[in-house]
Amino acid sequence: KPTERVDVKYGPITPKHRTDADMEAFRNYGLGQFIHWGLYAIPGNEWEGVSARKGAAASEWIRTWKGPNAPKDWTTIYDNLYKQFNPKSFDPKAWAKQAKDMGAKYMIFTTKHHDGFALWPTKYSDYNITKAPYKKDIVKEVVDAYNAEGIDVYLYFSVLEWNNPDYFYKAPQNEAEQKKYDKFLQYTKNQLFELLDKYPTIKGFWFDGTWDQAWIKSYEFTYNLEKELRAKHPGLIIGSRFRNDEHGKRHFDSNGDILGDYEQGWERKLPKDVSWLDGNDWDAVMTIPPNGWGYMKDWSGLYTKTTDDILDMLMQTVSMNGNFVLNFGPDGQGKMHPGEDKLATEIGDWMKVNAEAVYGVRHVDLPTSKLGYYTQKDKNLYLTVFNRPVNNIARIAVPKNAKEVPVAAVLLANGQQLEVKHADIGLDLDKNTYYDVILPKDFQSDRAFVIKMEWGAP
Ligand code: FHN
Repeated sequence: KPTERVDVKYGPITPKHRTDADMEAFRNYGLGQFIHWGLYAIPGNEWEGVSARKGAAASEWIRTWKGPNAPKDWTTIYDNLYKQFNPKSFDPKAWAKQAKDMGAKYMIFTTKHHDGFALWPTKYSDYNITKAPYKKDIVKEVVDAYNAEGIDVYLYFSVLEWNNPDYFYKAPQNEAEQKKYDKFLQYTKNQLFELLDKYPTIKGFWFDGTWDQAWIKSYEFTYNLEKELRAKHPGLIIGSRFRNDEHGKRHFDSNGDILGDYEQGWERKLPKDVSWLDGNDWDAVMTIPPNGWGYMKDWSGLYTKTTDDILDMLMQTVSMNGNFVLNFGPDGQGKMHPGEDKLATEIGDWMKVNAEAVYGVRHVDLPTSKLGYYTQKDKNLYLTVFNRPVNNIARIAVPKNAKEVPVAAVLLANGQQLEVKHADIGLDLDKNTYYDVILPKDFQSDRAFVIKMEWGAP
């Protein structure tokens, strides 16, 4: 964080560490689901057998497909896809059940991505679901289905709208342009208020597409808009991607203070440690294939993350006070990719046994373990082991002056009590001492497993 504080008029609106119930619920989620669904799901990153993999930045960016393979007048074809959007397999209750079984506690849903097509019957744009054969309010169906499963819903909203004539990338250069952009800003505000009116049970927004200069220069408007949204929906949770301060600083203002209630910068990457954290809340959003959030028909030749990869990222995230959000991209008929179904099942099987090491936990201030990740909740300390030691000894480094040390341990997988003994091996004489948790040789696990430890006076 900068040492010299500077004057910031359009800085944070909410305190850095909100303690209200909604924010407490946010920091306890642990695992979430992202769903990117929209017109881009119809092509699925290809068109008439031709892959857009090299022609577009990502599957949900396929409208921007350029290059020799791009179909002629592709943008027009894309902008007319809504005329065929009629997902016959769309079953939001099934999606919600799958998410529940996977162990997701919240879900972020794309109401409108950069192509501007609204999945709800907005009265502020004709480019919306009522004009598609499907007609019905997809956002409502999804919100209701997930809420019915006890899963909180956050609405993804893209400010960027590629096909909106009033959208500006660069800051407006004259009065006429400013007038047009002001119309766009008002349109954006209208849609956000409309979403809060129509879906009052949502817990927050996940904003995106806020990186262009015109929006960045509109810091007074966005500051006031955030205030108005919060006034309209008490407890609303807004991430750090929504706006910037008057110096153009995004995510964190010019004094390094977070602009919003949670940091949204961890997209397809994870922090390596907590040195950046500064007590902030955050989420990490992750795709299963490489960069593609919308449906991709063809995963061949791509590294798609395994269940073990995802569990490792999940535990790395929650061990540093974050929420891990796994992205699903249903196809144009509303079906999840078979690879997503498989992962959801396997993650869910693991969570059924080990979720107490994930939900409502916090970072543990102990020397990091070579075996996996620590999480703690109240008096319980968990070590999720990904790297099983060949000697079956899970060695726990404890600061020499610690008031409490591990006194008992149990395997979450089978409830087996484990021997715990002091191993004063003097590895780093003046800093830590060590306690060994002995793993039974006959205990086998084909996935990460959790040691739950009880602490007490040495
Ligand atoms: O451009 C978008 C992208 O399509 C996707 O929605 C991701 C999800 O976090 N956000 C933006 C890229 O940062």
